[in-house]
Amino acid sequence: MTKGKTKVAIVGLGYVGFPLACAIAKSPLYEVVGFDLSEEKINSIRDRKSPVEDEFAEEAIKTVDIKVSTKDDILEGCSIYIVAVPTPVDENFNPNIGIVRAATKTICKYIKKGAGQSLIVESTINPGVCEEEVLPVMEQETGMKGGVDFELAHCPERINPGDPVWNVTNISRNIGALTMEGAEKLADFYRSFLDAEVNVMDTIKEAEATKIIENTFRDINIAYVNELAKSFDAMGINLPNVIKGASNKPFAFMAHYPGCGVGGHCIPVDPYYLIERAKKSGFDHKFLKMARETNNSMPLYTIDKLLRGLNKLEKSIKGSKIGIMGLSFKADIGDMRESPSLKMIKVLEKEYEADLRVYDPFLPGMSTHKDLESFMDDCDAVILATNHSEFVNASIDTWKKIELVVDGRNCLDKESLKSQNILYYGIGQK
Ligand code: SAJ
Repeated sequence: MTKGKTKVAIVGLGYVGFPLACAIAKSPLYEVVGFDLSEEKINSIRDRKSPVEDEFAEEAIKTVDIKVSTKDDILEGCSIYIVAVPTPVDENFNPNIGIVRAATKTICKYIKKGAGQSLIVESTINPGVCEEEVLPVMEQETGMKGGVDFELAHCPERINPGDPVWNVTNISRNIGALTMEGAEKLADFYRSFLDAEVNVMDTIKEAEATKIIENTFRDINIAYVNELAKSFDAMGINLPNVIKGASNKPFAFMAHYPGCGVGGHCIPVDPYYLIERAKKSGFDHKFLKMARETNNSMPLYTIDKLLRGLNKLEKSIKGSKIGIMGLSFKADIGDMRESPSLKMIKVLEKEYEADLRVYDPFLPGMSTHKDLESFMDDCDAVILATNHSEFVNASIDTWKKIELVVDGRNCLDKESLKSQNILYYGIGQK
């Protein structure tokens, strides 16, 4: 322990934990240690290279000191432990907090009677997990009492991968703990290194619920416009234009956009946390489940557009060179988690035996071609799945070999493509 400094440990050094560790380490008040099971991450950090794509962290790691290890003895003697590990769902969309539980058990080896230590969970979890899953593990492992011998809190992460404006230092936070005194003390901890509001919630469940509703709000609104896309396609109304029109209402309208699907580690996953936990309390979230079904239907809806387009050209999928533009779930980053592209590739290969090419500038190792030009020259028809800037800004000449495009993100210049006799389909527009 460095004299006078409070020792803080981050468990999980991914896109949430590592920027957080950097932000805390920039403060002279703290000595920061990091624990992660990934040798690759640990070695990268020791080489002063961020293990994640994050502008703030990539810069901070050049100067901050963070001792990191794959061995948990580095966690000895900390006052605050922050858990920032993945909380995935399984193939049946059941939430899996096994990694959170394992991280908690590891930390408990270092919780000492009378040390007044705190454990803060930042990973996204459903309401109740802290008190119903994490707390029992801590009390069992330590033989101590939560809220008395140690504090347990939840401060949901809000990292937005690839966001050039909002990063770990300036995004406002919410925190709830077993005791109000604990919540206030830990809120002051966050305030000491953040340049953002830190709001104390009355209970730990309220803190868990805020993150879940933030992302569920997004999922249902995306489902709303995806359903509109299907309806407006049937009615021949251009939905992107209608959304643009509705967006000039100065209040009470928040635009969302239809597309080939909803990917990422947050939006398509978090609603299942709430659905499953509410079920245990006897409530069935029909609306949330319908929204998930709508969003999960968009990859197939996009493939249907490809089939219609090929049919119009009197071609079939078999015998056509089909390209998938973009593997990442989001523009201008290389992250394939829950990506709609993967769902479309699986169906096109398995059910249609499609002769596929894929290209993503942020995932060269997963691409069949080394650049956009050679990829496009080798395709007859393409589905644009990710609105990467390279695709949006590609010159019209890049498209010279293409006969059909399904614009899964409504991001292309439709009129310019049509002027080249390319058959164009969007999502919610023709
Ligand atoms: N998407 C649509 N239509 C939309 C918005 C998104 O189809 O109108 C799709 C995207 O293409 C993507 C998926 O949904 O496949 C998720 O997109 P996202 O922009 O929500 O990206 P994420 O997963 O990085 O979401 C994060 C979340 N941040 C945190 O959980 C801390 C989310 O709460 C943010 O609202 C979101 O970033 C953001 O605003 O960028």
